[in-house]
Amino acid sequence: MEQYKFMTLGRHIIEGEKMHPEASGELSYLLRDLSLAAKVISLEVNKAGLVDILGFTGDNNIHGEKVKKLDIYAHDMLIRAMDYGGHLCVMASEEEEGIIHISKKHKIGKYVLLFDPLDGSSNIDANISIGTIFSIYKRITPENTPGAMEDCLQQGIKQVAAGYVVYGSSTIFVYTAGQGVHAFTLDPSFGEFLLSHENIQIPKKAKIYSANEGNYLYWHKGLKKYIKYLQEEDKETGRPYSSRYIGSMVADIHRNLLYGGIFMYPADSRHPNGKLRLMYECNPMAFLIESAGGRATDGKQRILEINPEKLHQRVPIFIGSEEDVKMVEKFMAEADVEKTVS
Ligand code: P6P
Repeated sequence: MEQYKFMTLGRHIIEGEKMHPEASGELSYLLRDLSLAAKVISLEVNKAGLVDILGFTGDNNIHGEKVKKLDIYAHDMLIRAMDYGGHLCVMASEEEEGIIHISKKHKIGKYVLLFDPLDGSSNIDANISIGTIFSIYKRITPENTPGAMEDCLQQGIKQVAAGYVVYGSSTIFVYTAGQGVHAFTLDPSFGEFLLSHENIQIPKKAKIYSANEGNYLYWHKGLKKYIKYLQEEDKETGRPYSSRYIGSMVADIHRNLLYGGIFMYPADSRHPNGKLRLMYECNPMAFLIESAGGRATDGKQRILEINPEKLHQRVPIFIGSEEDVKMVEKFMAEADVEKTVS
């Protein structure tokens, strides 16, 4: 790994803010508070194996999925770390049905935070990498009033910052505030996130595809043809591709961000909208990957241009290296034409 200057996340955020004199500094404080929550969550995630932390709570979350204690811990930790700073007017979480109001005893700010506190949590017991995903907007309702659902249901193109924390062999904080994508690796010996990858650009084309092929039977005909195309041998186009699927969106996308590749969670005949959530999984990842020179669509439309209707709505997603995403869109469009003329 390239030897970087001794740049902490905090310094990087402040230097990034200097490029925007009009910036109030509130966004910098928000990102700093997020990084604090990430350090604390990382501590708990890395205690894996302690019975009192792992294992099911026996409860279900609002989607009827079994909740792991760490899910709740991460959700609660993020709310505690973020609500008193005076920078937010409202929050929303995968773990909460409705919006999360800022406590009356705290100042109301001008930003909105949506998050998936611990994505991939079904992998916790197997010690597979999991992550926190966050998305930040400016509020659109009047200042100094409680935030509202409409502040949360904004198109992804309106995000002012987005990113994720991947809790793996290292804890890495990856974010963009619109000026490039940067990654910081936590040095647990003194609890600082240090710059490890600056201005990340995702390769335009690569040799990795990432999808749960257990759903192949139920996929769009054009997608099936695309997967078979990737598996053919053709040296000129770098085929066959390698299949890499961790089953943890943050980990799969982090690998593709660095190495290139395409991650797909498509619709299928059983789940017409796919599985992943627009507001706190697909939109932040799409903002980040587009900022790194990649592409993110639902197979037809840019993820960032989807008009949100519900806080927890699901969308199909094809995200990663630009040429690879365009290729799968081409296969599916051609199959749709064949279907209409047949
Ligand atoms: P499947 C994890 O549960 C998650 O929400 C994402 O992190 C991941 O990409 C996806 O679901 C995996 O879903 O159906 O392949 O197990």
